[in-house]
Amino acid sequence: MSEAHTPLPVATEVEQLLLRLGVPREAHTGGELTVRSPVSGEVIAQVRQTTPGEATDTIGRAHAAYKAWRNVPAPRRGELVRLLGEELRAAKRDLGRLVTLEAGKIPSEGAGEVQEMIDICDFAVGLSRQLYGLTLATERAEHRMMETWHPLGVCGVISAFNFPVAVWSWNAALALVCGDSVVWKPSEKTPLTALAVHAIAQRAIERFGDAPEGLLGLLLGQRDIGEVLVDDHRVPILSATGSTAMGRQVGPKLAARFARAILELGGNNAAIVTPSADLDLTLRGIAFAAMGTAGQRCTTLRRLFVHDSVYDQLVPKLAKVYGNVQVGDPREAGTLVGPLIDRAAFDGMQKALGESREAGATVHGGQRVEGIGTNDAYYARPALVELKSHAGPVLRETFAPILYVVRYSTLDEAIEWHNEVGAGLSSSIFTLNVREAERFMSSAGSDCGIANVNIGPSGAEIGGAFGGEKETGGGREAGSDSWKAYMRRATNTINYSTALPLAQGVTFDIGE
Ligand code: UN1
Repeated sequence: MSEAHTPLPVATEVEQLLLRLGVPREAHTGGELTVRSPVSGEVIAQVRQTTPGEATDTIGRAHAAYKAWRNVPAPRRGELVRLLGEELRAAKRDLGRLVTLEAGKIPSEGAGEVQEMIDICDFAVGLSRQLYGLTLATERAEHRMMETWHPLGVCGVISAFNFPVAVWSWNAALALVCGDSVVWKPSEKTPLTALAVHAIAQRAIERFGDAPEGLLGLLLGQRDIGEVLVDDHRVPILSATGSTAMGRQVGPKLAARFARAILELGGNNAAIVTPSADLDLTLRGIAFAAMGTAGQRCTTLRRLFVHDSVYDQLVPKLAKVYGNVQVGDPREAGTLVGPLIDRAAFDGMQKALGESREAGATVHGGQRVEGIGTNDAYYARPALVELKSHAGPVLRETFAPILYVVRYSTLDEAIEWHNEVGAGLSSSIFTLNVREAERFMSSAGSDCGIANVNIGPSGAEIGGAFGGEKETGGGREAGSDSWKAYMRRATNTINYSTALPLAQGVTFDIGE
């Protein structure tokens, strides 16, 4: 192998990237939080953790910043987000590469994640001139009624390792144009990409000139630091991405203090393949949705319902693709499936596969791929699991590349199974039959927040609202009118008459 093709040791490359991205050395050396790259299993940084006291101070500064920021005209706030988008464009290559090294994504997915950040910035810039309310008909003469939207306060963001930077940007870009400040607690598994994003955002803030100090805060550490954010009454809105178990802890705490929660929790996403499906397209759609990001997207395809009449055509082909797909170091050309994030992810995968075998399933793949990086790097072949019935581990989300396949004979039955699980994030149908497609997207079809036709359930663009129902938590982020969650709505009624007519015809004559 020529030297040009030998990748640098991960730790060396990470250090160079952090330097170029503007992260000070002391932020990632000598600290208590050990960061390993899933690519090689090596320790790549020792990050200094935020103390609970520092977290409270950061929230305090963000609260003060919000009080100033809310008075800045929204289009001017949009200018900061425009600059952030420019800085992200300039840093796309390096930040994308850092996502690869810290989260294990293949380069095109690492870059794609940064593109998702750029896209939401562009969206938010336009939005900064469109934070409009309605003018409403009033029942009283010479009155006007309207609704106006106002900044809400500090927006907390708790994000997961699998989209270590994009999820912050969905929230931050909207929150900033809406007049909120932002305090972010990234996953303890991916603090380096968060430090890099903060350095990038700092450059946008410097170019902007007069943003209030403390507008963007960063808290690094474990769960206890996230809890500071959850419990602080100065944080009226919090977006939390992670497991349903995490949401069950966070949701009630926010509800108890009447804070707004945007919960983006588990997904157990399915696709239905009907008799008329274009099987070549379906095969490609399934492959990306089920194996992409090594099965570690919230939107990953985990359950596949295949009609009897096409099962024997599709599933053997799929098994072949699973057998051939290149699993390995994401830095190597041709790799489509990179590492799992850590040992716990690998163990969870093996547990689900063991349970499936016990239930009589046929399991293709799923074994550990040895010999890449150190013993602390966990690579596994993606697993295709042919089930006899829709029961067992298929009913829960296992955050790993496992695709369960079940045969069905009527669409009713497939939709029933489809909706049988706790989560309700994303879903798909592969069909050329308009009746089946419309049925799937109708009120009696998929019960998810996202329902696609002839596209897998993952890889949504930012223009639509992102999120799901049931145990997925009900939150919506990114496009459409998701911005409304980040603002306070006021209904204003103005009387420009000389009389005082009361609503509902009420009279209250004080006899003057
Ligand atoms: C997530 O997995 O937390 O739709 C987010 C997708 C991406 C976002 C996934 N745009 O797959």
